[in-house]
Amino acid sequence: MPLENFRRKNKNDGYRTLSLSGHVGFGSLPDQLVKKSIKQGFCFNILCIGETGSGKSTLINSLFNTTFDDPVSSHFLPSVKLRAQTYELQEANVLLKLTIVNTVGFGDQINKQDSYQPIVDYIDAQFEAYLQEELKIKRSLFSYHDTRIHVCLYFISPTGHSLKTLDLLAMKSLDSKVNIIPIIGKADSISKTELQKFKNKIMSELVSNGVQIYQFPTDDETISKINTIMNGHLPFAVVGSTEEVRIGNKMVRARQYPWGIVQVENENHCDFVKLREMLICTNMEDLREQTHARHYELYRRCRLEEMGFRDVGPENKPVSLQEAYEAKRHEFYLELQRKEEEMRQQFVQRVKEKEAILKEAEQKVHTKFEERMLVLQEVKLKLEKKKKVLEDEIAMFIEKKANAEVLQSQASVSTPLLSLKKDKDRKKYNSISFLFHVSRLLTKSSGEDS
Ligand SMILES: Nc1nc2c(ncn2[C@@H]2O[C@H](COP(=O)(O)OP(=O)(O)OP(=O)(O)O)[C@@H](O)[C@H]2O)c(=O)[nH]1
Ligand SMILES: [Mg+2]
Repeated sequence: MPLENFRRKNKNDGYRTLSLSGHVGFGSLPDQLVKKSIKQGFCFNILCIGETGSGKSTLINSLFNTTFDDPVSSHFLPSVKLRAQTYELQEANVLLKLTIVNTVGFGDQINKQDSYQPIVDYIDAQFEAYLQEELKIKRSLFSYHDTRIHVCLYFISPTGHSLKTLDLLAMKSLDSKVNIIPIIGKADSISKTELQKFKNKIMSELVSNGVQIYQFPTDDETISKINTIMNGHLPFAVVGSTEEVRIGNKMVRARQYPWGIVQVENENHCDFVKLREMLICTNMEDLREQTHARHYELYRRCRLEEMGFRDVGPENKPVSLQEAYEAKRHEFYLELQRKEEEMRQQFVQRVKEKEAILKEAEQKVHTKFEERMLVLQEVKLKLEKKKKVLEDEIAMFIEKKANAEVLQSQASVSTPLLSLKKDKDRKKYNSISFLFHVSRLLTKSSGEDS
């Protein structure tokens, strides 16, 4: 901020402005900051969202003029995954810890929500990790590897038509969590006149759907002009390449076709240079700052409110952290008691239900037992009757036998006719003794059943 602005801003703070009569030294404060920052190093995290094969890896390689090892993805993944890779890069004496997060399988699912929800969750998880570090008693934010996403390069397919539903849904669900820079990938496949119309269409669709994309800041006089112009060029139409082609006596990154050469860094061919300037040279710090001051702040506020922390109470009185904690603890305690009572009631209800079921089962068994007993008694009675009949028959037979023996002894001469009769009587005796045996067996079995 220029000195005049700084003075104007602090004019009404009730302080007097004094002039110094000689060198003091605090003028070197910015230098101290620079030194410290250089020593500490910088960290920058880029998220690339784009359909499989939309040119993400090629563009990132072109942007940082190197080759990152990024395997190609398949179109057949059941869900979107995020692949984060961290690299250390050095330019002059500045160390940059760069994390590139690539979406894998984006746009390959039938359900659109399945495509962007893992991305939303990933961004939130990085915020949550930072928040947890901040809330620790022993914090080590200085050495903490900040994985919060500073910028999202959203690759739009060069269809020349309009945005896809998935693009709108994804950007809409991410715009409050991350700085989105929309870019048209593989822009060499779209003609110059079509490109401008396509850009206008995309921007009007984003506006009409209320999608907030990142705007290059215009409040700093030194960069406001260039940033305003660049805001007008969004979305950047980019071309990436891993090949180098000789143009004149220079080797340049380019894509070679039978009809000509597309130079990645030629501003007449695409917006690659604009993107690199804006993303890396001019606004990298603003992107980092916006991530912390806007997106993370929003996440932190919502999470702390969710946990029950408030700055002010119901009567607009300030609430201390201790009070907020106690209030939440009490709330949890009441909730716990309520849940306990609910569970107890449920348990009693379940026991009652089980008891009723058991009683019913017992009643059924009892009824069945009684029915069986009745049947058995009937069978027993029948058998006893049969036994009686058989016993009578036996008695009759014994009587007849005795008579026959008397008659036999009286007969003095035995005739063949008599021996024949004797045989018949023996057979009758055998069958009756068999019946007697059966009757005894039946009597015995009815006794065991009862
Ligand atoms: N025409 C054209 N082709 C490009 C461009 N950038 C990359 N490609 C080609 O597109 C194909 C896929 O490029 P990648 O960079 O691997 O795409 P990706 O999005 O990283 O792919 P995944 O990580 O597998 O999803 C390669 O054959 C590239 O050469 C471009 O700007 N224009
Ligand atoms: Mg890739």
